[in-house]
Amino acid sequence: MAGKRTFTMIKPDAVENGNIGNIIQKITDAGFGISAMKYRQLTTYQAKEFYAVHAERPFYGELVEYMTSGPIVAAVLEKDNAVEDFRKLIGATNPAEAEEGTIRKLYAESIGRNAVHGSDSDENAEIEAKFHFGQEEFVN
Ligand code: IDP
Ligand code: MG
Repeated sequence: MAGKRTFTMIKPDAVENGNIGNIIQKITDAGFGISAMKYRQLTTYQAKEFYAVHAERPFYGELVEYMTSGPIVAAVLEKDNAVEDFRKLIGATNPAEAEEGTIRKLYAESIGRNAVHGSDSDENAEIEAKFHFGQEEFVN
């Protein structure tokens, strides 16, 4: 059964470009509730850890540098079928391929600086939420 929770980050490009408010509005308009939210800047160690699955990819160094270049907003979102519905709302990784009206189509700069993160599975949503929010009550 599809889970009710996903994890997102508003990435440094979107924060820098003043799009925190616009993106949160899109998220809540789409029917997601916000169970936790945090404004923070990742350390290099944290960004490497979060994206460890991509360690062998050629863009890993660039990704870690970008994700530590400024503050992000991390959040846990709730909705039925959260992971899949949120991936639809954000659109393709490359904004040039993202559908009209998606968050990445509207706000991403490029395939690397693409405005938002969205978990790709229920399992990863839980891992990623714990990474940013630890054992806080809502995670359990
Ligand atoms: P996703 O964020 O849509 O799930 P992933 O393939 O999991 O995409 O990649 C994680 C992140 O790595 C992307 O959101 C993007 O910021 C960055 N990234 C992915 N592919 C490239 C690339 O070809 N060049 C530079 N950065 C990339
Ligand atoms: Mg991914």
